[in-house]
Amino acid sequence: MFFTGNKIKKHEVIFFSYSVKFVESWCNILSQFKRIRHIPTSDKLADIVFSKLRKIKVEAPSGSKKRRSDQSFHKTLYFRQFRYLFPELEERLEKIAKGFPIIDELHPFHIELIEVLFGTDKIRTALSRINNTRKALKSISRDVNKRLGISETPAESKKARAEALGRVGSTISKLKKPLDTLIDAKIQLSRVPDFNLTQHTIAFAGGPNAGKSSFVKLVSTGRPEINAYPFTTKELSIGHRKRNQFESIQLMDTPGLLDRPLGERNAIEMRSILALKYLTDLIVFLYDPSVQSPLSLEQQLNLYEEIKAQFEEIPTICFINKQDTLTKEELAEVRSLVGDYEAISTLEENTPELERIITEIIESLPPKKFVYDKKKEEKIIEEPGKRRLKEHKIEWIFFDEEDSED
Ligand SMILES: Nc1nc2c(ncn2[C@@H]2O[C@H](COP(=O)(O)OP(=O)(O)OP(=O)(O)O)[C@@H](O)[C@H]2O)c(=O)[nH]1
Ligand SMILES: [Mg+2]
Repeated sequence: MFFTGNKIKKHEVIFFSYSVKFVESWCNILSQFKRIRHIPTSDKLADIVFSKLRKIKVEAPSGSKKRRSDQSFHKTLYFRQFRYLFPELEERLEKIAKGFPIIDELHPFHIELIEVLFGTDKIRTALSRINNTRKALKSISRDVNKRLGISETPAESKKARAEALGRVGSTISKLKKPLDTLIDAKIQLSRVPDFNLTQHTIAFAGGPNAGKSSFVKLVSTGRPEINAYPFTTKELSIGHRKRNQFESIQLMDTPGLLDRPLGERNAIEMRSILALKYLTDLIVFLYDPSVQSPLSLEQQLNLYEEIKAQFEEIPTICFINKQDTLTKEELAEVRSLVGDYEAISTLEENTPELERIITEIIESLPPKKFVYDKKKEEKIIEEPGKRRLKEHKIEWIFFDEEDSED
């Protein structure tokens, strides 16, 4: 137990709440990307700093005969402007670079998602370009300070200032690509739901249009978009459902999968695959026997077998959805082809039947008795002409219930 005796000491409370916060924020809830502060485009960054710079003025002391043409006036003004400009840029770039999570410290789901969506190297390059720019700005700052220091006429000072501002401007504009990459990564990765890694996650998977979103919507707090056409769901989303007074389950809606090998899957499908791989405790696979399905039953069977083979350690439950579209004979035929699974309907409302089914699904969840171990083996699969995909071998550390109470 953490607390011993009746009196709880203040430092214990602080430490305890800090540890809870720490564990929640970095280990258990996958939401790092939502916390990244605003990243400006290079144009916006230049706009902000240059417009502030232009507002910096120097007042000649009252009664002074100093005029705007005086050399000391120019020097004072320009030194003051650069004393603002360089630290301001340095601070903004530092915030951007340090505000972005360190890739190697992320959960492997995020690492692999970044690899698939952008390439981790592209993000690393973007971050290192920003850090290098900070160094480049330091050198411009040294140069201009030196030149201003030795300039003897307003014309010389003006020239030094103009050249330095030109160099700063072009340095900022070279940040266009890296900043755009980071903005895109922040936007796309922020759309990943806040998975709580301590909660069970049930993934609804299957071909496009199979009724995955309909199922999640009917039995959880999730409100995914449902449409009569395939490929409606393009992002992962989760809904919650109480298992009991203390426990909540995450029901995950996934984009539809086509019957094709891993190497040919697009970035939308890869979201589903990676979520199955890293975040799922149990897969609910839906067959769609209706004529609206873009996949034939044979293709859906292939897809199921591919998923089963790829994630053999994850228990899977299959259902034949849209039973309302089938006659008894047709259902028997479907069963003879794909397997003798329960037939359901997720069309309109949550029926007592669907409630029974989701309760049974939740009851069949394996106990969540593993923690993720960062030490992982990696191998790179190289397929000619295909995007590189990192395969992480996850090691789960099993521990007994008794150990967990310590
Ligand atoms: N007849 C019938 N239609 C259903 C049933 N369940 C869902 N649908 C319909 O099937 C269509 C697709 O449903 P979705 O829930 O969006 O399917 P999905 O698997 O999430 O589709 P994607 O996100 O595109 O992969 C919608 O028009 C639903 O109303 C059902 O049990 N019977
Ligand atoms: Mg959907």
